[in-house]
Amino acid sequence: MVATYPPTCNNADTSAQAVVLDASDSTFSLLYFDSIGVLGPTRNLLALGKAQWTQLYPQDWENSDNLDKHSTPFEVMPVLYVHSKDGSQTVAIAESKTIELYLAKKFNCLGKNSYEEALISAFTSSTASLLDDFMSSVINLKASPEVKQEQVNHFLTVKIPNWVRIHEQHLRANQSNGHYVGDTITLADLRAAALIEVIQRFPHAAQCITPETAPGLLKVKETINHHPKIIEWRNSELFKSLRSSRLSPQQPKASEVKLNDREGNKTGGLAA
Ligand SMILES: N[C@@H](CCC(=O)N[C@@H](CS)C(=O)NCC(=O)O)C(=O)O
Repeated sequence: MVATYPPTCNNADTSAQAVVLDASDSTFSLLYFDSIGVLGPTRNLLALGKAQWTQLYPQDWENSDNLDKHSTPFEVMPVLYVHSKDGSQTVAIAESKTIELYLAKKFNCLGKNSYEEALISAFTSSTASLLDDFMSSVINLKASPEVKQEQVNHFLTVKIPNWVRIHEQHLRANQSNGHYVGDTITLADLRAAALIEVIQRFPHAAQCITPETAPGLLKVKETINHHPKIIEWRNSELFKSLRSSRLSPQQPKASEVKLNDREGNKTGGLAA
């Protein structure tokens, strides 16, 4: 059964989809722009899990027919397509946070027990909330320059320093070992590192994250960046072809990139 979203999606019996999602030999394809965007943690999880995956780009996202948009569950990206090993079945997972949770669980980045999972989810959610808030109250805000500047100042003087202070406390409670929970990379670490990268792109905001103010958070980022599988991913042709945001200049496309096939992604971009 191929997963397509309304009108053909039937959620009365989901056992076949669960088999695909839970299989250890599934492959993946990921529909998104040629940018890092919201997918830093997701692509890092695929790297940590040594997953076999393909990057799919939309064919004409901005065009009026919007065929690619209508091939997705909520008319936005990202979408992760999970393929059975023989390629006969595909299940689509929408929404970036749902994709992260699924992959984090699959690749053992969501803790060793229910308590660790709750902690990791809470740290991840707290960090994601700050980024969501920043996107809606600053980046995507339609307002006068004065109002925007006021919002920026509030982030620089209150919201980011508060996040740093509180998260530093939690990192110290885990022996300042470069992880929020336990001694391995979890989704909480990946999401925090992704937020730090966004903050560091803005010169004024970068001053909120220094070795003095945020030693624990910087150690989380360093620990991720030194992981052999992350180094391998960052050296890949695909990673180097990604822009930090869609406002950055386009890079040459990586050879392994495919176009969305638009039909519940039957091939998942894996067929030639
Ligand atoms: N809640 C969604 C938001 C997805 C979203 O806004 N995606 C943006 C790119 S980051 C998008 O598809 N923009 C193009 C459009 O809306 O046409 C998620 O977290 O996945």
